[in-house]
Amino acid sequence: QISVRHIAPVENVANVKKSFNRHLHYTLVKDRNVATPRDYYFALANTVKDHLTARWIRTQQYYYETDPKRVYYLSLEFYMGRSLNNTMINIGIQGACDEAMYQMGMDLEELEEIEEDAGLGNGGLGRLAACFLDSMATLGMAAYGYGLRYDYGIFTQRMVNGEQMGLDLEDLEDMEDDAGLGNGGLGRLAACFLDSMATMGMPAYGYGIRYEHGIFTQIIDANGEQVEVPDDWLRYGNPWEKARPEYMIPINFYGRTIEEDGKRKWVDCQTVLAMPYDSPIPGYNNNCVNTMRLWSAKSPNNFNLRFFNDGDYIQAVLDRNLAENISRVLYPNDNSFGGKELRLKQEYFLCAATLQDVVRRFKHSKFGCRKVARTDFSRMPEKVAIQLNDTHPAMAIPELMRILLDEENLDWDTAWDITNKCCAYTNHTILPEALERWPIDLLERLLPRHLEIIYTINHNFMAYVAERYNHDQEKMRSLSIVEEEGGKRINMAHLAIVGSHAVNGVARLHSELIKSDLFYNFHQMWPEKFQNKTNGITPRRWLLLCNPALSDLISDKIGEDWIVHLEQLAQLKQYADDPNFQREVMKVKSDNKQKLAQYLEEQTGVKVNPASMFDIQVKRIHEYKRQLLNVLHVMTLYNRIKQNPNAPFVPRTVMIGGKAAPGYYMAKQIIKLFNRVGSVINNDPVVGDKLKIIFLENYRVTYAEKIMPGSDLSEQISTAGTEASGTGNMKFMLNGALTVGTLDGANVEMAEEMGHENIFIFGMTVDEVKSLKSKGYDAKTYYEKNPELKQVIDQLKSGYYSQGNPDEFIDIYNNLMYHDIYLTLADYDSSDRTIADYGRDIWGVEPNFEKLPD
Ligand code: 26R
Repeated sequence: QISVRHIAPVENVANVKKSFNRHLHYTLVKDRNVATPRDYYFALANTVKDHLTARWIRTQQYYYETDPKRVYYLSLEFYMGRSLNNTMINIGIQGACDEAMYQMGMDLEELEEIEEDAGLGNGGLGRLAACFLDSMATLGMAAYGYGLRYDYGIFTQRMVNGEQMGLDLEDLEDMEDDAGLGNGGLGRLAACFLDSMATMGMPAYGYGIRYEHGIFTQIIDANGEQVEVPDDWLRYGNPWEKARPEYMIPINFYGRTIEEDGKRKWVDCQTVLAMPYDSPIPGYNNNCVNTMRLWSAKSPNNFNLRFFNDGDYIQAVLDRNLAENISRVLYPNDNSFGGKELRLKQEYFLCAATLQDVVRRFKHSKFGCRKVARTDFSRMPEKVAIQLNDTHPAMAIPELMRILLDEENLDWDTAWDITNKCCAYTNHTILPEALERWPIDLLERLLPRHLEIIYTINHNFMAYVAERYNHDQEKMRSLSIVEEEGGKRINMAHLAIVGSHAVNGVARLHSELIKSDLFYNFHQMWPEKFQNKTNGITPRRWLLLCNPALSDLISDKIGEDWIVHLEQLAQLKQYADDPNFQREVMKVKSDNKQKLAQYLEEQTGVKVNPASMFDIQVKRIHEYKRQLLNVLHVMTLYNRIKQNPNAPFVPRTVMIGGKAAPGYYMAKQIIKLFNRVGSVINNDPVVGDKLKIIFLENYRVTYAEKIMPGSDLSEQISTAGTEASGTGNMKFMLNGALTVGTLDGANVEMAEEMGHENIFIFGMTVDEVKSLKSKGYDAKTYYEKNPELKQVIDQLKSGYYSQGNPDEFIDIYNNLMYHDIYLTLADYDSSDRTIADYGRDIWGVEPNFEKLPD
């Protein structure tokens, strides 16, 4: 849907058509007889890119001429999603492209669907980096995103045997395999039957078979587990990137350090090349186009040359892969530190390549250099800001020191002053298992010179602490960058704090917790270093792009300023009680839900009632995010329906989506449980249309763009004090969903902003969590106190949701009852209370606690 305000001038449409045809012909070497939809997508993407190029070059020329302070956003993750629509919107050619495609008999939306997501991120931290690039370009800042060009992004999530209930052939064929029916057999026969029946227009008969034979239900029930498929996102090429092999940079690893002429030297290294790939980052309607530069590892041509002398030439060429593996794949762990050597290589590879670029750009900028290059590094902090997206790129600190000391020959104090003034660190999590602590022996082997520098940094820092705190050993131990307990390690957060002039959390509550808990001693010592920068999301992608109907409605009322000045949305308050406006908003929401329902049916085969409440929790699967609390709630609703099938009930479709880290057992169990609960509830005729359970497979940026506009209820239910900020919460809210949430992360500020009467806050506060933990949390007391809770826990244990197999979810049961550090049962009641409030205040439905006879 293109707004009437964006009618495209005829000459633009003609230009797009011309350029499209030229690309189809000369770039893709196809004519319209043989072109595939993907060719059309590429022809369009190239056309759109051409419109960017002049602005991109001019922006960079402008930066060179004016030499503004540059912002370098260093991140191991950039979760960009698709670029086509975003680019068209930001440079204002969406209308022209839509019209041009239409005139040529193509559908723009269909072409957009062909683009692969750039999934170079895990979740919140990676998507935040992507949103920030959009905002920095829109605010006209001379900013650069620096990251890694992984060959494989975040894995594609598939459910074993297509867990969902749809009767599509692919699912059935999968089932056949897993049932071990080999070649032919019952599964194949059934699949053939279904295919024939569908061809003969007899869908009802297909549904009948599932019940009659039972085998389908049974097999579906036996699975519902996540499998990971590699994300080969570059297979067809990436039209947005430009490789720059001419700017390749050497990066060193291993080797040893020596002393020569009173200077430390790093020698006998192994070298890998860093090849930059640049992608344009257009600002919204401001002609500014910034750069995201991603590094790819390239083996040098003399790699392992000594083998050549041994005659093993073939092996030497094959081994070039070893070096190039550095940028092969994104680590899919979110919030759990693995300590793998390859990951440390990735982190250093990014830092070293980026800092060489930063220093080169500083030295060769137009101003400030009288000779060929600028040599006065003391002014570097006026020209360079380096933002570390968590500690993942924290090796930038010792690397900048190494460059300034060993290569630019500055003295320690000057180099340290510059490093400190240039660098700043953002913390994104306080979960202890997510904090990076690299073993000394690994660092010593891989980066011996950096370890020396870190030791010197710590030595100086400890001298400062000793002086300041009168040699208080406990203080020194707790602040040290070098940790001794359980094997010597480098605490990267401590290194990042000591090496930065600013440290920030990502929501007010989180920033307070950093000061009072995680970095308490650092805050005592340097209160002025600590700041809060509450997260935000780009309203371009998360409203204008994903929800055109709501965007148009808003713009009709208050104009288009909100796209760049989101606070303008407050002007809508004047229409809050306007019945016309209310009706229009409701209409947009219900259209969006209709569209989402249709997409879900295509994807999963489950028919959802678009009039039901879409109750959605989408985010990485993690115990602290408490998808389990959501599942317990669903089980409770089911029991209520079963107990009193004729009681009024607001129809609900509960959706959970998210990836589990491949090695995170409990997260995978949670997915499995949700699917099992779903297959029981979805197939129970007593429930009918009232309650449907859907797992949203392969949740990612592109899926979020479809989900947010059609959401009614946003689930933000982490244990208070665990979710640093959350950003999904904001995406739901911007698309008009109501939030049910705990006082955690940015929910706190959202509640203040919208007023507590407009959000369903429940559960313990951070202080209540702390005091409950200190006096000892005992799940059993909650279990015994609440009969409905007792019932669902008993069902979990007895195998009610696993065909009577009591072992299947025993680990979840034990965890909830005996080892749950996220206090799930303690907040169960309260979420119930919230639902009762919904019933009373919105739906006009009283809760019913009557027990029916057995
Ligand atoms: C493997 C390890 C080093 C690792 C730990 C943690 C890798 C990735 C992460 C991701 C964490 C840091 C993350 O994504 N944090 C999220 O950052 C968002 C943006 O600030 C927050 O909104 C969200 O609350 C937080 O969990």
